[in-house]
Amino acid sequence: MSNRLNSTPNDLRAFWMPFTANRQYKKEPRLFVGAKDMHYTTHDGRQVLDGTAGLWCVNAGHCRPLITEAIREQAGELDYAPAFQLGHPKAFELANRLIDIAPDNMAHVLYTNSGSESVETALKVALAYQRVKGQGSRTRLIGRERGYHGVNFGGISVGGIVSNRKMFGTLLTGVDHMPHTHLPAKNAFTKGMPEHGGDLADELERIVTLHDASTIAAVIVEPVSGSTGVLIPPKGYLQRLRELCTKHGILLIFDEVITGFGRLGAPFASQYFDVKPDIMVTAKGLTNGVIPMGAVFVTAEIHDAFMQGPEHMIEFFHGYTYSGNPIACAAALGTLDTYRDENLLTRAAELAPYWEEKLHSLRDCPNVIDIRNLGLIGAIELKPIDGEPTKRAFNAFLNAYNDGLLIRTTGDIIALSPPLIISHEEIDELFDKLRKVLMNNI
Ligand code: PXG
Ligand code: PLP
Repeated sequence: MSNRLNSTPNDLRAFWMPFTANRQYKKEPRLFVGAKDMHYTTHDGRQVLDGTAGLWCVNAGHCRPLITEAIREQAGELDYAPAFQLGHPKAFELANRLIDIAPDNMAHVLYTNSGSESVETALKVALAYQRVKGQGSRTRLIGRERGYHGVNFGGISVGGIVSNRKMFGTLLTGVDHMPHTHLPAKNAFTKGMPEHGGDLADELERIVTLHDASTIAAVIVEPVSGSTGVLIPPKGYLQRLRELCTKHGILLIFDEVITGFGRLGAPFASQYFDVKPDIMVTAKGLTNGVIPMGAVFVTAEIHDAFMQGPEHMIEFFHGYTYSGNPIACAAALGTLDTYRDENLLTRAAELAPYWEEKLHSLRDCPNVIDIRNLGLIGAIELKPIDGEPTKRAFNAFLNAYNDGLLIRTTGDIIALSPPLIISHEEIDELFDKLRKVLMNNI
């Protein structure tokens, strides 16, 4: 009770913040109070250049008028419509617009409210699909070491980041993992896709030999691993994975939560790499991060397999209260309009060579042990401080923030993924600021 009486609007205690060093943060809070295009405004009135598109989601930049207006209008017109057995026009319009820009084998869309929910939805579609096809023995799911697929139980089970898994018991059963593809001894400082490691896709063959294909439902991978510190797929790797999945009747799921909506210079990584998955997981850039929403894309073959039995029966027992929420759909439509009007889904392809050159120019900075890039993604791996892993990169994050630049760090890796509207001058500013931070004895 006394706690409540003492609470004030500036009291930071009650909110247990996600993926945050809560005690450090609350001693030295960092708040954003505004944002426009490429910049945030801090609570102490400073401008911070957004080098990360928020958390890889604000692909069109901040507070874009078409998105803001779409939300405003929708909130006054139709706030909520029940998601089950009822609909509203924008949910259908959006699904069609999404299929228009998706890889050409994608035919249907299921809505969620986050990347994590999209992952759960995709895994459940895969398991149920195998069952409706009469292949109910295919229950295993295969992920990959260092993979990130959100924080729910399915996602952390197929994911491969130990700190996200180790506290949470036995997770889903029947999950196996392929090895990650990070080979710094051979591939350090590669520009674009690494030469070495494509053959690691053959590890799937080893797993198939161990369990038998008849027990495996699906393989899930990020085309480019983001959260774990940016791992670019080696040449030939994704193609080989596709071949093996097809050969063994295993569904291939691409988790495009980060790579979707223009990050690599094509609408989706599937198009960039010319590899077609059976299921595609998205979120983040779908609404420019403005309203929580995700979408799972599936082929006609998968969808049609469920469309049997009496017509009054529900075909797939899954969905969320907020699946296709009207305001989220309006935000997504405003986002797609913005991407279309400004050619943002392909702009990263134009910027990539300049981005790559500026990023790799940091190679001579102290403690830099690798630099990696693809599209408008960059990563700088730092040598950990002896006995204090993650501290060097966290110091870089704090110093950059104080110097007016937002970067993101995982372990001792700095990840960069600016909004796709970034100008050449802003790319210069970003790397000038980062050089200063790296030279400054962190
Ligand atoms: N899959 C992938 C590939 C992701 O990158 C998720 C699923 C989960 O999405 P939600 O919306 O549930 O968070 C993600 C999310 C970072 C960072 O800094 C990355 C994510 C989220 C927050 C921070 O690397 N990825
Ligand atoms: N918990 C309870 C008690 C519920 O009634 C519901 C939905 O009706 C949920 C959880 C799931 O919520 P959501 O549909 O928002 O994921």
